[in-house]
Amino acid sequence: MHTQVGIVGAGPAGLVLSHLLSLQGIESVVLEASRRQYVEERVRAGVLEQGTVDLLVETGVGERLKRQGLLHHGIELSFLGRRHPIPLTELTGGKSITVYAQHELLKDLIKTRLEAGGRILFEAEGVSLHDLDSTTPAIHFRQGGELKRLSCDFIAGCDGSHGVCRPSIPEGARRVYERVYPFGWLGILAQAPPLSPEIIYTYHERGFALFSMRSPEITRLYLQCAPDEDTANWSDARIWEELDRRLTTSDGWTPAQGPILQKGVTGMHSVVIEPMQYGRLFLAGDAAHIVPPTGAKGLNLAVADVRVLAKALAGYYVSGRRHLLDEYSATCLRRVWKVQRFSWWMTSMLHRFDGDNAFDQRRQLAELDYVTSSRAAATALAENYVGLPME
Ligand code: FAS
Ligand code: PHB
Repeated sequence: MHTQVGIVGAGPAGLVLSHLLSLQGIESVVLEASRRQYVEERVRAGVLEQGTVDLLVETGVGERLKRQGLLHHGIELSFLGRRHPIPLTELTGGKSITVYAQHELLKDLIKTRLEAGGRILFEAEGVSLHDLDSTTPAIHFRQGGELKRLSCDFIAGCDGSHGVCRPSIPEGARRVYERVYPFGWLGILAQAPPLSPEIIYTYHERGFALFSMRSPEITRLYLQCAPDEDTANWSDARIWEELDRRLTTSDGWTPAQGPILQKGVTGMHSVVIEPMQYGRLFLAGDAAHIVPPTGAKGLNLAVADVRVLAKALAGYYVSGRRHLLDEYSATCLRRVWKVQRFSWWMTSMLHRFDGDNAFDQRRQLAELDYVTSSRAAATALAENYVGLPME
């Protein structure tokens, strides 16, 4: 088989890239290790930046998102028993965020691509990359027990943080920048109506907690836990008791409780791979970088990468120009590092660190007091949260 762009991974990065390339008449094949059902049911991110929503709507894959997504004009920071608004839309000249589950977006993208004749090969196993520094790179894989070879003009590594594309760049040709946080998030989906219109980030002496939502019937909640926490140690009752202790404010507000439909632990890392390209391989999304979810950036940064990559590939195929491809990594990394900074800042401000002392806790409270009482500081948070402009 041959295609212009071989894409490894059917997550947000791989599917948005395939969609954007198809709009430019550029052919791609997406290879995905998992079953379609698994991809479409895996519970993950939930917050879409203004720019991400605009892109999806403008390119014809945002109809259900506009209908079912929850438009938010603000978030709240909660500490010392009080909730403080951060009016995102007012502070950013009209921008907002939309809560829409990542797996719902993937359903929309897969449906759109297949209806447009796009090729997504699910359950593609044993993917390996070859001849990346030649003009005819190739992807080897097994499907249905048969060994296959896909020759490509270019390969997009969109296979996330545990994929094969990142390690396909020789160690001597890449640098890894990493920070591992000493905690994780225990996340749940609950059959309970969200009792606040906004997402609430809570700083608490027992640890961070986050109140979010998915629909008028489904609440999404997280609490800071040990990085290797075992969900078997967390009964529904224990989860609700801990969330209640951290989220309840002095005015008596606390989230509604209900049956827990899903629970899982996410580790917290900051990782950047430089450069994000090698020969004819281009990394995008979690394959190239990981951010702690405190800034709600992971999915959005994946989309930002593939906007740059799709434009660079279009430039090559339409006019033979390579300069946008040559500048791909540098262009993406400018945004990646600003998003890393913001995600690190939100994580550092809101979580309890074991090694911290009373001074550190007072410093965190002062940071929260400053951000919620200074328009300049709140504006800085807001412009990052809704998404920095694409360069
Ligand atoms: P993805 O990991 O989404 O997709 C990679 C795809 O490649 C997967 O479908 C995988 O099956 C496939 N793949 C992997 N190896 C392969 C191989 N060898 N061959 C073929 N296919 C292969 N971000 C937020 O903003 N907010 C959140 O709350 C949040 N929660 C998260 C919870 C979890 C458990 C995880 C793991 C991540 C979470 N994230 C969150 C981050 C997440 O949303 C990512 O940033 C986003 O999925 C990145 O998209 P991709 O880069 O497409 O990678
Ligand atoms: C979510 O709704 O899943 C969510 C919201 C905000 C975050 C991370 C996740 O920072």
